[in-house]
Amino acid sequence: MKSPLRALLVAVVALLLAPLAARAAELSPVTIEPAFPNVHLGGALYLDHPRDGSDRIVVVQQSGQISLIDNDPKATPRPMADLRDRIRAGGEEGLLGLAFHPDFKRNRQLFLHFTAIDMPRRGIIARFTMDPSLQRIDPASQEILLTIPQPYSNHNGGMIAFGPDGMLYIGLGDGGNGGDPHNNGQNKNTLLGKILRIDVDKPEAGRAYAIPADNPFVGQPGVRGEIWALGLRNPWRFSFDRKTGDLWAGDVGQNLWEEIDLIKKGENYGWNVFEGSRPFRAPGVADAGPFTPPIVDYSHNAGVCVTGGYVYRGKKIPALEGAYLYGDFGRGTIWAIHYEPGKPVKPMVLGNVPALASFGEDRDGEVYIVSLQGTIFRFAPRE
Ligand SMILES: [Ca+2]
Repeated sequence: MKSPLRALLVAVVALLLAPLAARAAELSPVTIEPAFPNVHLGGALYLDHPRDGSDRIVVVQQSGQISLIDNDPKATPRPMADLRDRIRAGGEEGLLGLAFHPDFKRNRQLFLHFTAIDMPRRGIIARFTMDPSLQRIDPASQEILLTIPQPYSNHNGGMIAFGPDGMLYIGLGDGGNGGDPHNNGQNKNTLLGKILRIDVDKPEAGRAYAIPADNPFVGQPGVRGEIWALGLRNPWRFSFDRKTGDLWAGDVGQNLWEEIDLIKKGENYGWNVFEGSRPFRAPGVADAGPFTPPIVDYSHNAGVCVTGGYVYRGKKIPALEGAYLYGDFGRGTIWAIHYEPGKPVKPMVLGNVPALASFGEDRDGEVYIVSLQGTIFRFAPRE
């Protein structure tokens, strides 16, 4: 008797919930469609726009190729750079990040984060210059700013971006393997497991960059002055809200929790003492809490690998104004949150994109979604 009764109960509950689930899906204010149907760039993992006022899109491929696209649905890609001669790509290695100098229109400088092709295993942050017609990167212009020894092939971070303060921010993972075996996230004497902040406009103390005097740990013994925030596991993608300047990051979790963080100067985001908002291991003597919890986290029931996105400041989708958009690489789900400090965060599902490697913004703040399979998607208002 018990089993059929329970089956009936399950069926009734499912029937009652079905319209709710359907309505939740309908609540998405957007549809998602290919932005450039003629563009297929396999291994695409980032999108940006040149800071020169032009309405162009730049797409980065893991292999080390970079393409330019006019921001027009009919556009086809033009090669902007091919740096495969110096980049090892595959797994979590490759050309991982790109950032245009805020004064790009005048100095034609841009910055790349990539995995060196040869051993020892290392990440490189380098400056490049574009030709005067602003069509091609000069491969010979490479100037290495920072070399990051990488103990393992995974958790290299990737994102680099200029803040509203003109400083270059760099996201680095904990060095890899699993569980952060060397406790790099909590060790302020390594750049791994951190978000860094450097000044690329002046060499200093034998380096090709300066450490800003207002970085949080400057002058402390045994501490890297480049560190802006610590306790991160793999901050693959982060962004600055173009209206408020807030720094939002997606920090990829271990086996249980994916998290979104609001990154603030000198704060400790917990890894590997915390994974998301849950304890991961017992704190040790060297762990420099207090720890800042995520704004939102989700379990591996909902996804496996978070891709941080952008606060929407475009014009085409008024319903998303001020919402932070993010997604999951493995499941492809895209969410939006309207964050207000002190209030519960309620993620809204916007849709789905396969192999969701990154988001990116165009000149006008419209947000695009980059699939590692090679297609660029955009949001459209639901009719
Ligand atoms: Ca954390």
